[in-house]
Amino acid sequence: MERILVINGPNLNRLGTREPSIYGDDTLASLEQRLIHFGEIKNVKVECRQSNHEGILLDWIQEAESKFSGIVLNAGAFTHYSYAIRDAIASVNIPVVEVHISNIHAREEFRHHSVIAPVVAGQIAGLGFKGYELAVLALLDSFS
Ligand code: CA2
Repeated sequence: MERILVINGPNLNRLGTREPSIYGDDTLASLEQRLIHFGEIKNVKVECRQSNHEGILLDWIQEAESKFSGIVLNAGAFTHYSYAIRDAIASVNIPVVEVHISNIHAREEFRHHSVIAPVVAGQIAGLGFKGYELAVLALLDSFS
């Protein structure tokens, strides 16, 4: 069975606590349960992780290459300035799909630019939690 790693970055552990008008009112735990269930339906093993620490995200991206067929990544605010995460993505030979719950292009100017966009397979933004499921589907499509 194919394996997909879903990585959520800084502050996404705060989902469901504040800013519901931007991020909805569901928690990270419910997002992760939903994705694991979605994986069972689609016959793919989904593993979910979250960290607030850039170095941990780098380690997970690098290590994923030997254990997973693809990565769904919401790098949070690191999206906008972390060249280290960009380089880690570029260094692995598995596809990475970038996801944002909110429409980063319709928000503050600093959120419009993604430094990881040039090295990912594609970007999904503004579709809420559904974006993660669409990213899983896109990865599954790319495997076949
Ligand atoms: O829209 C997204 O998914 C973001 O990646 C979320 C990041 C933000 O820095 C990006 O620009 C866009 C931040 C996540 C913070 O999430 C919170 C959720 C609830 C309460 C506070 C923060």
